[in-house]
Amino acid sequence: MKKLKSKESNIKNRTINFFKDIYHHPMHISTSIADIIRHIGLYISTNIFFCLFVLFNVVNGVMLRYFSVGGTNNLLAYQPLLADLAIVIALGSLGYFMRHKFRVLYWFILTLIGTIICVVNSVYYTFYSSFVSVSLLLVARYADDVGDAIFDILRFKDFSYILLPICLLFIYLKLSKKKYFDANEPKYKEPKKAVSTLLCGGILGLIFVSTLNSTDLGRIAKQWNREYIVVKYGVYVYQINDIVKSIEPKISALFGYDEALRKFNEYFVNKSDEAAKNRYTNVLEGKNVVVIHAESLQDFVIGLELNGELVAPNFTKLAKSGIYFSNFYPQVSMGTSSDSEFTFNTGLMPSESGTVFVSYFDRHYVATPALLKEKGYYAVSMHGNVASFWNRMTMHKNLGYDEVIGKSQYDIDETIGLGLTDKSFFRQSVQKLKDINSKHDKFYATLITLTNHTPFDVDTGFDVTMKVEEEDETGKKVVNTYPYMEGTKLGRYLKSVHYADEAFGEFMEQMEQEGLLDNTVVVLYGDHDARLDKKYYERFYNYDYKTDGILSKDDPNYVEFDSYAEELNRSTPFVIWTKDKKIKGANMNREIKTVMGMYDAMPTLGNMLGFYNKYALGNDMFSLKENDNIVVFPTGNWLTNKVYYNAQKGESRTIGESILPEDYITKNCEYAEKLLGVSNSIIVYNLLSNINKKDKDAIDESEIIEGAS
Ligand code: GP9
Ligand code: MN
Repeated sequence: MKKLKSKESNIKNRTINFFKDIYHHPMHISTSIADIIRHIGLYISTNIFFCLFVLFNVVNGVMLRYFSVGGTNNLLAYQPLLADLAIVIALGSLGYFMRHKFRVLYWFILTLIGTIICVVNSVYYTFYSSFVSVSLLLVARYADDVGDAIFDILRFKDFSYILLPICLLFIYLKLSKKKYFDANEPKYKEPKKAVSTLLCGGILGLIFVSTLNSTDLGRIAKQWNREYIVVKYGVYVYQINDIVKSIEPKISALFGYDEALRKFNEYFVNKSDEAAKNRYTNVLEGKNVVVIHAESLQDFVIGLELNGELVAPNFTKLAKSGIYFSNFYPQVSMGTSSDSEFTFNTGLMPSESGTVFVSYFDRHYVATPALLKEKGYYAVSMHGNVASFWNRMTMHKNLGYDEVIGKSQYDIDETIGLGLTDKSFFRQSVQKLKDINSKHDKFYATLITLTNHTPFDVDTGFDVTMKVEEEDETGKKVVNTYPYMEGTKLGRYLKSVHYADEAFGEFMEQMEQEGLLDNTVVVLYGDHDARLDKKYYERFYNYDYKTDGILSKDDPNYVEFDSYAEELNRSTPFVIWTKDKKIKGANMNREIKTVMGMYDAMPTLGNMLGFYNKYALGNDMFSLKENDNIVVFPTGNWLTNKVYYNAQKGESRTIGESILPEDYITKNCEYAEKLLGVSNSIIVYNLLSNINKKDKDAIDESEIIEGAS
C-alpha cells in the first residue's frame, strides 16, 4: 500500500517536474506562456478522465464530419472544432458540481448520448445525404422508407464512433485499478472547478461566435440547410439547435388555441363552400399538369434583350403564348423555395417563425396534390437535389404527392453549382414522366429546377456587355464594346438565366417529341427573386458607357431605382400554358396585369382544374370583382394595383396616377393583419385537421342517423 502510494506520488512529481522544466527551459519561452502551459499540464494531470472525455467526444465529432460530408477541409476546419470543444467542455463542466462517483457516470452518459448522435447521423447521412432531425425521428416517418435496407448499407465507419467510448471505459477501469482517482481527484463536489471549466467553455464559445458571419447566423436560425450547420457548428450544436427548433412549434401551439379557433371561424364564416363560377371554370379538367418551379427566375428577364438577343427566349415564348400573369409576386419568408412550394400548393402564407416545411411539416393541409389525387391523378415531385433538402421528402408526402423523386433517383452525370444541371434533370425527368404517363390515367408533376441558384456560376457565353455604334477618328462607323454587366453578379445572373432558359427549351422540345404536351397544361412560376443588390440594378438601368459608371441623377435618361422599385422588381413570371389557344371558349393566350400573389395560384388553377379549397387565402384571378387584388407579404407589407404599402416604415407609394379611396390603406392593413394571423394559426394550431375532423364527425353523425332510420 505504502509502495503504491509512493509510486503514484512519483508519477505526479514527474509530471510536475516535466512542466517545471518547460518553465525553466533555456529556449526563453516567455514566462506567461510557460505559466499557462504549466497550468494546463497540471490541470490535465489531475483531471485526466475529464480531458479524455472532452478529447474523445470532439474526435467523434470530427470523424462524423469527415465520414459524412468528407473532404480534408472539413477534417481540418477550426470552426466546428471550436464549437465542439466549447459545447463538450461546457456540458462536461457541470460534472464538477457532483460527487466523484456521479460525475464519472454523468460524463459516461454524455459520451453515450454523443456517440448515439454520431452513429444515428452517420447512418442517416448514408441514406439521405443529410443529418437527422429529432422532430422527424419523433414521427418516425422515414422508417418506412428505410425498412430492411438499413442492414445492407451499414458500414464499419457507422460504428467506429463506439470505439472511443469503449476506450474511455477501459481507461477508467485501468485508472481505478491503479487508484489514480484516489490519489489525484477529490471525492467531493468541486463547484469552483465547475465554474472555471464552464468559463473556459464559454470563452471558447465566444471565440467561436466571433468567427461567424451573418449567413452562418441566419442559417442556424432557420436550421434547414443541415449539412451547412454541421460543417460550421459541429454535430453537437446542430443537434441541440435541432431539438430547440423541434420543440418550439409544440410550445407555441400550447397557448391561445381557443382564441385562434374563434378568429379562424370568424374569418371563414362568410366564405362560400363552393367556387364562384366563371368562364375558366373546369377548362383544364382532366389534363395532366406539369408545374415548373423555376429557381430564382425573375419577371424582368421576360422579353429582355441584350445586344438584340433575348435573355430568355423560351420562357418569353411560353409567356407570350399562354396566360401570362405579368405582375405576379412570390410571398416567401425564411423558407424561400420551400415557402413557394407551400403557398403554391395550399394557398396559405409561410409561418411567422421557423419554416412550415421544417417546423410544421406534421400539420394537416388542404393541398393541390392531395385534391388532384382525389380526382384520379398521380402526383409526383422531382428535384435534382437531395430529397431531404428543405425536408421535402416528408413534407411533399404530407401535401399529397405519391412520390418524391430526388437526387438518388437521378444519374448525376453533369453538375453546376448546387448539383445536377437543369439540362440533365429535364432530360431524365421527361423519361420519368413518360413512364408515369404510361402507368397512370393522369398526372400532376412538380419539377423543381436547381441550376439558376446563387452564386450563378454558369458561363453560357451569353453576352452581357454593351455594344455601341460609334465613329472612329477617321469618321468610320465602328461598334465598340463596353463592359456593362460583365463581371457583375447581375451579369452572371443573366447568363445563368440564359442557361435555365435553354434547359427549359430543350425540355419542351423533348416533351413534344414524346407526345407529352398534347393533353398537358404547363404551369411555370419563378419561386422567388434572385436577391441581387440594388447597386447592380442601378447600373443595369443607368449605365453610362462613356464613364463605365452610372448616369448622373440629373440626366434625363436616369431611372430611379429606389426601395419601392426594388420591391416591385421582385416579381416573377407565372404562366399557365396549353397547346390549345382556346379551350371551351376560354382564351388561353392573354396577359393579366392585375397584381397576383403566390397564394392566388391555387384558387385560380383550382377553378380551371375543377377543385376548390375554401381555406386557400388568395383569390381566383378570373373572379376578381373590382379588377383589383391584394398581395400580402409575410412582412405585413402589401401591394394592390394602386399602391405598395410598407408596414415596417408605415409608408406607402402609389402606383401611377392612382387615387386612393378613403380608408383604403387602413382597411387593407387590417385585412393583411387578419390574413397573416389566420394563416399562421392554421399552421401552428393545426386548424385544418380540426375542420376535417368536424366534417368527418358530421358524416359519421349523418351515417348514424341514416342507419337509425
Ligand atoms: C434546394 C433548392 C434551393 O434544393 O430548391 O432552395 P432555396 O435556397 O432557393 O430556398
Ligand atoms: Mn429557390
